[in-house]
Amino acid sequence: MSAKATSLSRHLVEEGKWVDAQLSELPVLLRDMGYTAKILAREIRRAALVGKLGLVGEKNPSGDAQKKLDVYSNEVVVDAFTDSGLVAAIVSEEMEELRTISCNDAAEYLLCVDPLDGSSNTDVNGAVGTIFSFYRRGVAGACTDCEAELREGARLVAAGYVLYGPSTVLVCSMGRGVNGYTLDHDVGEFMLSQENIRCPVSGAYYSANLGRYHDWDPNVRAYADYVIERDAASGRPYSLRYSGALVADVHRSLLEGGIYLYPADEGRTGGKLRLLYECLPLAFVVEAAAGRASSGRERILDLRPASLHQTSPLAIGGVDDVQLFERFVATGSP
Ligand code: AFP
Repeated sequence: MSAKATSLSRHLVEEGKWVDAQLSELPVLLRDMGYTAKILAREIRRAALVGKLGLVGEKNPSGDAQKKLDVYSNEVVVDAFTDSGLVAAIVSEEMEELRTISCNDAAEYLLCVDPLDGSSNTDVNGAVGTIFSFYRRGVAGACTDCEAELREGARLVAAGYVLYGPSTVLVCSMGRGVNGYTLDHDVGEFMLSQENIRCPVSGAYYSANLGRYHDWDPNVRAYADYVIERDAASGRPYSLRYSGALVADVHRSLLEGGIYLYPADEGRTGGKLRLLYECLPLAFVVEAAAGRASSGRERILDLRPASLHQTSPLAIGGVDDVQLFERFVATGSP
């Protein structure tokens, strides 16, 4: 690595020059998320050696069995942002209620987080992730109106994810462009590795749990049938890539185009993925990179969560791929 390589901290200072003066603490929050990710990366790497694999025996608010690493990751995130003094409250996949952290005037932000996305992969050494977003509060002090503020889309001011794969990558955006940083374990820093990521309008891959095919709406099934038809002119058939970790599959779509889908189905009429800490943050990142995120009928960033753990169908990736999916949802054909 060249001595000229740019660290996350340094790059955030540069990027921070472009954000609104009111948002001057955003680079600090993203730096703190980088620090949190380093702790989690270390613990995920050695989980099998320190007794952190397997189930806790409890369910989270969405009814999923909690893994030890889910609980640990949640504690690390909550502790890190409790210490920051900048966050008023946290919404997490692993906590039923919004957790109030601080009612100080300096605590101007709300954090929504899925501390460990794809936790079914932990025990098989598969990719996992962390998904996060920051909302800027309108009112300082008491947190009585925090849930209402999370329904104001314009308050979503930064978002990103961390992918713990063969390397640990943090991808984030403060609204203007999207950058990727790779953790250099020797230096102990995230280093800028993908500057100004642009999502290709289409790609050669689709990601979906085809085990649910027979539970999907016929129009969604028609789309899945269409992408695997042979048609060289339109780049079909698409290849299937599905890892069980949203972050890993969306990362592929962001860098290479294509689409990730988790549609509604007979058992989950509102979809599976949670709006506040899965769909909205990833939609913010992908759209900042010129991609698209949709429920199939509406733009994800226009949706307003009625409750903390509300779900939505999700289609996310290249603009052309997602718009094609939306046409199928509406009409059953391209
Ligand atoms: P969690 O581990 O945070 O609950 O996330 C898993 C996930 O929401 C997402 O990462 C996957 O893409 C999706 O669920 C996998 O769901 P299926 O097992 O139903 O395909």
